[in-house]
Amino acid sequence: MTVLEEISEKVKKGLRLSDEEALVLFKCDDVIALGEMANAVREKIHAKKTYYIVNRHVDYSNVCVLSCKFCAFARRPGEAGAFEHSIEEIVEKVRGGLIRGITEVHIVGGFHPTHPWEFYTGLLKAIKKEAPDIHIKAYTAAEIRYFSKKFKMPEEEVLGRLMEAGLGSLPGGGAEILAPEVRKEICGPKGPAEFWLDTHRRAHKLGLKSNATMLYGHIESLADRVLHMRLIRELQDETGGFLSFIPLSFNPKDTCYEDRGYTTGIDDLKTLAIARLYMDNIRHIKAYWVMSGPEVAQLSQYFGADDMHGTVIEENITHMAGALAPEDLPADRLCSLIREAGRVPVQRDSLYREISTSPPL
Ligand code: V47
Repeated sequence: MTVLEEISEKVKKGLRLSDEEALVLFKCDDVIALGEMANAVREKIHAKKTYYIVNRHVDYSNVCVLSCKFCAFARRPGEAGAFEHSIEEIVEKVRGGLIRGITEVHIVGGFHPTHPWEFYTGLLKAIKKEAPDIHIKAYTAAEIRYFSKKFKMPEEEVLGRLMEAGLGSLPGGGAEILAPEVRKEICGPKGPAEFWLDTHRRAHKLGLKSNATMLYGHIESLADRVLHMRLIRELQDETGGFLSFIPLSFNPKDTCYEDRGYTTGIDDLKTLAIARLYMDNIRHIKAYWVMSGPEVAQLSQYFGADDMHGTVIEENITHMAGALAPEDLPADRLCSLIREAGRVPVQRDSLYREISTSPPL
């Protein structure tokens, strides 16, 4: 039996893959065999369904006290390209989203030097006042830790008070790469992997669900990707609080790693497939079309992914780094991409409850 056949036997029996096996898969050229394996697992759990959400992203500001090397979004106060939105402006953006039927708003921003604590709670309250039923997925674990230091509150208190103000779940950003050496190099000031993991652990203990991302395609090795996934798989064993895992393909423009170029379709599909096979305790593997492009996201439905994320409407983080994808995919377009792949589009809410199995044609 070849190593690939051995891995395939393990997958069929539902046995957990080791780090070494994940690495073998990364190095394997038989992308079709890999896709078949990941697709079999995906179809066993989700059959032909592909999930998506009608949502809107809002970045409250890109002003940031850090300068991470992979990031083209952050600006110093007053620097060209810096922006910050008031609570009223953000509520207006949400209002525009409601006309499109959004059920979720996804809110993140830089480590802003001067916003008071009341901005972060006030923003959630103002959105809930405008749209009481909307789910607010906001503030990455990195931001939560920043708030805790800046406002001198334990993270549990930060999370608790944000929940009282309307926080529904945490997005998966800020994880970047958890492997220590690369993390230090690309985003040292964000602190070690444990910070990000501990914040999610605390959130899960308080009953908040969250997502986990992995930024790949910059200077990390394949072993770094596997280590990243292992740390998240271990935390998921402990808490069960991650709803989805989202590999994010690096977009290089105006970052310190411009010379790396864009990731390839094969790398994107393999990474998603390995995520499906290795992350056996995370139910949803998300293909984020903004970073990979809608074309790869569409194909990824045969490489382990069961979720196409959402309509997004406005996106800055990746577009400031040269994203080639559009900023907005209307729900009917998402559905046609899904249908064209022979899958059944299912509109979901933020916690993966089904809203509609007959979304727009
Ligand atoms: O944390 C930053 C990444 C993340 C670049 O939870 C970049 O449902 C590519 O986390 N090229 C933010 N990526 C986005 C994010 C996310 C997106 C969609 C859904 C969810 C969710 C979360 O974007 C950052 C960072 O890892 N990022 N710069 C770049 N140049």
